[in-house]
Amino acid sequence: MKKILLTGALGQIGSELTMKLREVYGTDNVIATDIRESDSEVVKGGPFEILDVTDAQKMHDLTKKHDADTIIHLAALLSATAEKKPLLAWNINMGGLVNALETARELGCQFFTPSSIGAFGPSTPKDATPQDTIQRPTTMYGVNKVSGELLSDYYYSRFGVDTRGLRFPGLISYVTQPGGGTTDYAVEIYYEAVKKAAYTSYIGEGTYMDMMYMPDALNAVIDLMEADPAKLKHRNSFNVTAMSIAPETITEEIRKHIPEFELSYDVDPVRQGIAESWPNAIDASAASEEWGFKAEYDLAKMTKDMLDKVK
Ligand code: AKB
Repeated sequence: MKKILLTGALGQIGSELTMKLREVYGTDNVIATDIRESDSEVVKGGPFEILDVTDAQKMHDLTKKHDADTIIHLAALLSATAEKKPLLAWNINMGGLVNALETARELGCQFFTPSSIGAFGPSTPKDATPQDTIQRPTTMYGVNKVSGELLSDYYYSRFGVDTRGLRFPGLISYVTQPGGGTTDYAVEIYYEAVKKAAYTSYIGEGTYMDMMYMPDALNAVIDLMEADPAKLKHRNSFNVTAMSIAPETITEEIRKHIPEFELSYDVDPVRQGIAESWPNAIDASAASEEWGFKAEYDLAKMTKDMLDKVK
């Protein structure tokens, strides 16, 4: 049985992944940490500790105190925030990652951290983006993600740390809203559809990006962490995706449930620029071949579930 310590447990992924891991591995075997407290189930329903990921000693001490054998490092600034505060992003995203990898090395832990479609850039092939391809991102977030992939590979090959990772697309969920990402519009649109039957998109028409529903993302993390290492040719990080969509394609699907739904545009040049530097649609065949990745939710199934749950 694993004993898992998560950082950034109150964020968009962490707040759902913590609860799912507690279901699978038992409440006492999942130690949630974050820089702040809250009244949520993550804090009240199981082991929780305050942790600033830039504090290397505390990260080591907490992992040791709870006898964790697995670290899931999620704490990070997302793309749009990182573009506003690049130095802070470097310090948190890279400083936190190095501390987490060092703790994993010192204490012999298995290790997971997410990369992102943000690890690609304008010179990457835009469609059917391969697993192994050009990665020259033009954002601070992308620089952090590529560096993180390389560093995680280095800790595996140099020190034998069992590092694994996924390149997540935009993640859509009804539990915790994301903050500071470029793909956040694809979550906001469902909330506004239910509230006002209207949404003004900061991402322009015809801008396609990969997305995935949160239940598929949670399963992907667990499946990769449980995968037979002998079958893994890649480790950091696998392309995963469930759909490639633009604001107008989500709108078409929402209108099947809310026919009066209106979409308008007020494009934000910063987030639009980031989106245009990312692929339209990545190829997840390496994840399927090496550890059986398969997404259950397509746009139609996700839209129905999102609207039901948000209502
Ligand atoms: C973001 O938009 O920054 C994230 C991501 C795709 O990594 N959702």
